[in-house]
Amino acid sequence: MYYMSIIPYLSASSLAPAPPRKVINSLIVYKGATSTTSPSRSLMPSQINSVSTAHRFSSNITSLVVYTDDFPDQPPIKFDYANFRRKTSVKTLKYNSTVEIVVQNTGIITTESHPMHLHGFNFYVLGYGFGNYVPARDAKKLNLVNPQMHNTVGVPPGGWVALRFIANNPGAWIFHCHMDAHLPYGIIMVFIVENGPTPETSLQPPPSNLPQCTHDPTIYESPTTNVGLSY
Ligand SMILES: [Cu+2]
Repeated sequence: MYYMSIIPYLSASSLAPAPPRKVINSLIVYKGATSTTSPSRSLMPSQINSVSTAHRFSSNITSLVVYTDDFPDQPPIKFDYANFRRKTSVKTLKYNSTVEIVVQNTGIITTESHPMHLHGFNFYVLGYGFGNYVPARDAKKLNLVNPQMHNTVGVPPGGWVALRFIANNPGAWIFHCHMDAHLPYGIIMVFIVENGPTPETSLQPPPSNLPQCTHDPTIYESPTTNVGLSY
């Protein structure tokens, strides 16, 4: 049984709100411990922001990390580290096809849930799991009877989510993590759903007067020429 005590130490007190100026105490009791002696209370510095105490503590930390001695001699997974290239490619879907997506989260570095959002559709959430999705093991556990319908789903850290939707909405649709900061990491893609067999299931052609993309510098560099454009 141990006492643990915490007293605030704030090295940038002018930049951050000060925490409560009090000692917080707690007891740690090891499961199965048999000792009946009372723990002695921790000795704490007499004041907040004791620089000498903080320095003694941080400079005496040793062997806090539990480690194994099997660091590999070679990278366990090899890929083309130097020539990895981003690609601008999309996934094309036939109209009315049934699409199943398994979104696999990783357990690498700062793991967190990613709220994956699909434009243009609702999807069914057939199942969640932790670890890697293994089709032979996990596919038979999917709920094909009464799954929830969403258009955004959190993919658990180090886990997966299985989704299905029917591609019955022609167009270009983004599927992405809804934390914008994750888009540059690449957690974003696009589905292009092809037209169906009828005018009702197809995108209408753009209107004949739809402005075309242009690099004409006179349009953008002179505010006066931005007025009165005719198409
Ligand atoms: Cu994310």
